[in-house]
Amino acid sequence: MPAADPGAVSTGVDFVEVRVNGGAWALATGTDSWTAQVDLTLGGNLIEARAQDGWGNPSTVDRVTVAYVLSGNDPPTAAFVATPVAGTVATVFSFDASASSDPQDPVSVLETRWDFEDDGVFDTAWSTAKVATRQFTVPATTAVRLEVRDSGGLLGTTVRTVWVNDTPPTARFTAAPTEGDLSTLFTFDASASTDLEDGGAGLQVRWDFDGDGSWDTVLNTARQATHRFLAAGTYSVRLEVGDSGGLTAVAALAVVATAPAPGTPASRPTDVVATPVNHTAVVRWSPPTSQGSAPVTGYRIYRGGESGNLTLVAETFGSLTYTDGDVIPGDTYRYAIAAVNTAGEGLPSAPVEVVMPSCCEPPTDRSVPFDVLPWILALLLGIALVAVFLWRRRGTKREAS
Ligand SMILES: [Ca+2]
Ligand SMILES: [Ca+2]
Ligand SMILES: [Ca+2]
Ligand SMILES: [Ca+2]
Repeated sequence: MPAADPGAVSTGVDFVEVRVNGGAWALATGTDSWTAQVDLTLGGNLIEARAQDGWGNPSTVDRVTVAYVLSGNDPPTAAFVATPVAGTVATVFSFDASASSDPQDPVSVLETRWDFEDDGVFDTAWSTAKVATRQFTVPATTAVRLEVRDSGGLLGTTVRTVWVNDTPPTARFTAAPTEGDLSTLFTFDASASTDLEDGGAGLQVRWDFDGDGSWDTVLNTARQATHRFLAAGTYSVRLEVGDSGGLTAVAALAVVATAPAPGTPASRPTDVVATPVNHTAVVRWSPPTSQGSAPVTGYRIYRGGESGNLTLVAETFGSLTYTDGDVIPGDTYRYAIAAVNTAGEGLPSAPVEVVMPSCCEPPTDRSVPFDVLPWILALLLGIALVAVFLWRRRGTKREAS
C-alpha cells in the first residue's frame, strides 16, 4: 500500500507506521514507498498501516489480513501428569496427557497411547482420549511412557516415574487354650495374618513362645506351632510375620501356664483301637479305669510311623474318638492315648497299629450292619404274608363264581 499526500498544499508524506494484531505502532522505512519488517504468529494476522504529513495530519488506517502457515509439519510435544505419583497395588493411578501440544493440531486431535512399564510394548491402542488409568500388580518403581501422534503422523514421547510401594503385613494369631498347665500343649495359629501383596500364604512366620525377645523357631511358612511351657507363669507369646519384600509385623498374646495341682493323674485309657475308614484312620478308646485324684478333662493323641517315637498330634476335650486325615494310603501308623486331669497327663496306652489300605483297594467293610438285619427280615416276612393273603383271596373269589 503506497502512501501519498494529495491535499491542495501538499507537504508530502512525513512518515509511515505499521502494527500487527493491535500491537504497538512501529516506524516503517521510506515514505511514499515504504517497507516494514514485522513478527507474525501462526494463523491469521491483522496488519495495519497509517501515514502522517508535514502538518501532522494523520491518514486513515489501512488494513490487510495475512495468514502465516508453516510449510512443513512439526512433531507434537508429549506431556502428562500422574495422580498420585506414589501408591500401592491397591491404588488406581490416573495419567492425564491433556498438557500435550502440537504447533499445528489442537490437543483434541492428538492421539495418545501408553506403555505403563516402559517395556517397549504399548499397553493401549491409539486413542484421542487423554486420560488413562492403571493399577499395578507388583510393588516397584515404574516408568510410564506416553506417546503422542499428530494428524500428520509425527510422534512425541515422554516418560514419568510412579512408585508402587510394598505395604507391611498384618500379624494376627490365636492361642488354644489360653490357659493351661505345664503338661498342656498350647497351639498357636497365625492363619489370620495377611499381606496386601502376598496374601496370607506367602508370609514367613516365627515365634517367641516365652516372650523373652529371642525367637524360638526359624522363619517358615507353617501357620501353626505348638509349645509346652517348662515353668509356671504368664507368657507374652510373640509372632512375627514377614512378607516377600522383607517387611515385617509382630503380634503378641498372653497365655497362662499354671503348675499342675497336686494329686494323681489318671491311669491308661483302655480298649484303644485304630481302623481305616474312608482314607482316614479312626482311633477310639474307653476312659481309664482310674481317673486319678480329679476328673479326666481330656485326652492326648500320640502318633508314630511303623517304628520310632510317637509324638503328640492332637488333644480332645471329652471326646473318645479321633479321626486322622493326615495319612498316606499303604502306610502304617501307631497311636497311643493318654488321659489328662488337673494333676497332669497320665501314662499313655500301649500303641495300636493300623495299616492304611493302598489307594485302589475296595472299601474293607461291605457287610450289612448287624443291627439292620432284623428289620430286613421283618420286611421280607411282611411281604410274604401279604402275598399269601392276596393268593388266598383270589382262590376264594374263583370258588364263589
Ligand atoms: Ca504437528
Ligand atoms: Ca508395556
Ligand atoms: Ca507386603
Ligand atoms: Ca524366646
